[in-house]
Amino acid sequence: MTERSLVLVKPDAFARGLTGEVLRRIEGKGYTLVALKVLTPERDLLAQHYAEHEGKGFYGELLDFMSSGPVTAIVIEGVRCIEGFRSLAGKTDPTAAAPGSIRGDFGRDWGNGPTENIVHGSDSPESAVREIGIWFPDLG
Ligand code: DAT
Ligand code: MG
Repeated sequence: MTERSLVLVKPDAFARGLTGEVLRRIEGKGYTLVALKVLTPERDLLAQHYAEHEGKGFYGELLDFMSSGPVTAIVIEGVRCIEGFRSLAGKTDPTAAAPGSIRGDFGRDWGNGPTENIVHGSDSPESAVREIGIWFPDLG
């Protein structure tokens, strides 16, 4: 029943010092931290991570943004943590994300649409396994 999810604190949130706030919410919810690292992701890693979005209009700006500075990559664990973290994160568009959610409380549109939205969370068990393999290839 226990599953894992890949969470990213994106460059906008890292630069604003929100990594601790995101970790606080994950731990407050009761999920376990399995692995955590800070890195500025290379474009080829991001191309793997965002393969499902290749060819979309926002793909280039998404990779530009995500490679623009450090991120914190986190593996969390717990029963239904994939769904649970997506709920903590809120809707993709930070303008529409509900207050109380991470994106709703800390994200906004800076004039570039919804690309800068604070966090990533895996959207299914299959995505989580695939994404954890990309970001933490040494994790068993
Ligand atoms: P999520 O991150 O909520 O799973 P997604 O997988 O559909 O959303 O998209 C991945 C990221 O791409 C998202 O966090 C922000 C960006 N994005 C999505 N739709 C976009 C759009 N229409 N314009 C600009 N950026 C977008
Ligand atoms: Mg997604």
